[in-house]
Amino acid sequence: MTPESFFISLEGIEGSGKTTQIKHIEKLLIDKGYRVLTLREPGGTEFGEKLREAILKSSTPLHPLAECHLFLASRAQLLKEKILPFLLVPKSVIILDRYIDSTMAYQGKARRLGLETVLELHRHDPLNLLPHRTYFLDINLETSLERQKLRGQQKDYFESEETEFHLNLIDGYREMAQIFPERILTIDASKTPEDISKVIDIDLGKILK
Ligand code: T5A
Repeated sequence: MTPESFFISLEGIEGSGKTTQIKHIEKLLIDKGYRVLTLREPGGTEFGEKLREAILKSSTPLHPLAECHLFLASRAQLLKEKILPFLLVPKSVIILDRYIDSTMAYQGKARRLGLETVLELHRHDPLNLLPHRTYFLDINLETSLERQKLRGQQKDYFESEETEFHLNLIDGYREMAQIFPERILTIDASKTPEDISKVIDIDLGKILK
């Protein structure tokens, strides 16, 4: 990674507005002359997209450890094929729709593997690369469900989980924000997309001088 390259991730529960804000950040950075690559997890590589399909379309409940390792396999491949080579060029920015904090919240907290167990799995190369900045778009469960309903799509593997699972996800993300206060910026994502973008713009303005 060169000193002038940058790695951003967006996190939050379903419908928190990650995709909406990513489009905004992408445009902002391209206008500022950065080379930008936006990726999603799981996925982003041919192998990762197959894993995405295998997890999110799974008709049987996976063992939490199996689930966790599938996400990590997708991540390791994405780092090797896309993220690490891209960041070698100066003035490059990777924007990632979900990364380590999703695994911490979903598998570590909500699936009860434990935050320490999942963190330990990320101590090894190449998974030990953390983003420079993570925007955690914080909404409550009611807002998430309202937005999912408005969108009207069929519920996927995780969206069909019980209420307790989703409440644990929110707790998991909030715990992560406390563990990594320098990296994770929590944003009240119940606000309008424009208000959220303003918070991100101010923060990016400070970081990318
Ligand atoms: N997963 C992933 C794990 O369990 N472990 C892992 O390690 C990883 C990496 C991936 C699934 O995999 C799990 C988590 C996920 O369940 P996904 O489809 O990639 O699934 O992710 P989702 O979060 O499900 O994607 P969504 O599209 O639901 O959420 P977004 O991207 O946060 O939301 P967005 O921007 O599409 O917005 C949703 C709707 O809300 C509106 C939008 O117009 C849209 O209709 N909206 C707003 N409305 C009002 N106010 C705002 N501020 C709004 N922002 C957006």
